[in-house]
Amino acid sequence: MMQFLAPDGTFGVPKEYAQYGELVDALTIEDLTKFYRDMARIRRFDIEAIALQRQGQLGLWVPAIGQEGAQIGSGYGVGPNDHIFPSYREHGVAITHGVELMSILKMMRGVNHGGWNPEETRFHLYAIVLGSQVLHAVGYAMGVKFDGLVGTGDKDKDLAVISYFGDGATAEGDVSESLLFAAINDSPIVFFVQNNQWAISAPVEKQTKVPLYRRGEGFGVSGMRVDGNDVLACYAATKFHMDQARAGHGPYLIEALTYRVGAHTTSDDPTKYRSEEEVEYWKARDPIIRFEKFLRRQGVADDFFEEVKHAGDELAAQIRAETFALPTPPLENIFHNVYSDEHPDIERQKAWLQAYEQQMGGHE
Ligand SMILES: Cc1ncc(C[n+]2csc(CCOP(=O)(O)OP(=O)(O)O)c2C)c(N)n1
Ligand SMILES: [Mg+2]
Repeated sequence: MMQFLAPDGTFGVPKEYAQYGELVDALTIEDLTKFYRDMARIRRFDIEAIALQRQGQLGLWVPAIGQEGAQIGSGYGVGPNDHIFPSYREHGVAITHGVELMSILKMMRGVNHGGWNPEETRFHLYAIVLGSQVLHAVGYAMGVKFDGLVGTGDKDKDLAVISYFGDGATAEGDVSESLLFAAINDSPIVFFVQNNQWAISAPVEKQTKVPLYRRGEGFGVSGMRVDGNDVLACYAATKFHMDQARAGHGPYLIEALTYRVGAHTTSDDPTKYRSEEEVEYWKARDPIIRFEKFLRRQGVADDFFEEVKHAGDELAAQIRAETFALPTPPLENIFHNVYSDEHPDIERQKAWLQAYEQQMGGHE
């Protein structure tokens, strides 16, 4: 496993990873503090979103707490022309590509289906159907190659694709098919697996007999494992292999070993299936605390961390106010877009729900 930052914040590049280490050496103190700022920002956002869901302001929340290193690190390793196909937990990646945080909250309230524009942000819409986005990503990457946008050496032209998915999703046939299509077409894509060790209540041991970074081997896709709680290692691995893919040397698979500290979603109670000791073990490997220790060793002082904390409190107050001001989506919205044409089953269900709501005194 490639790790540069130990849990105590000490930094070192093992010899065999020297070419990745060079990418970290090229980062400025502004880059490093930006990584920290975004990790702290998304953590604060996440905590506030859980509270908003608990207060009935959101239909559901999907926490990414504990995965900030994997997400911010890899997000910044993606180039400006590249396209990102996320799953549903990639709020950290989203902010590295200019997605407005409120648009994620609007989606989780049912106000829209993801209000950001993927053509502008290059961050595609969230996908709840496990593995579906991986097929879309490979299709896109195949198209990029057909269009001659790979390996031309023209920085403004070349692009690559990255797809995010979880340990559980690796067991989907869609992901296997994606790996095969990417391999036989030499597609410019990086498969980024966030192994947070749980697929709701199913542990990773139920998904695989071999480490996930080796899942692509039989299809012809090499891979590596990186410490997903080490933002610098995640950055370097992603940047290196996205650069490779853009130059025509894809595909590649990165497994980021991390941990989902919170619940799967606000509808889940993880105390039912995992031990407190396990959670505590991973909390001690927190990506943000680890990076703070590193930055302090670099001479970043208290006032920076206080300023970041203050900015987080302001963000929380702001998204809170904006969420409370959002409209309640009309109930009938849930029947829109199920089929392109009217469908008798949907019409029947809609009529039933409207009658029920009327009987219950209406939907607010
Ligand atoms: C095709 C499909 N099957 C089942 C589900 C229900 N489901 C939603 S999330 C989830 C677990 C996914 O785990 P993982 O891929 O590890 O991602 P994580 O949620 O841990 O980020 C399941 C089974 C789904 N959304 N899509
Ligand atoms: Mg998982």
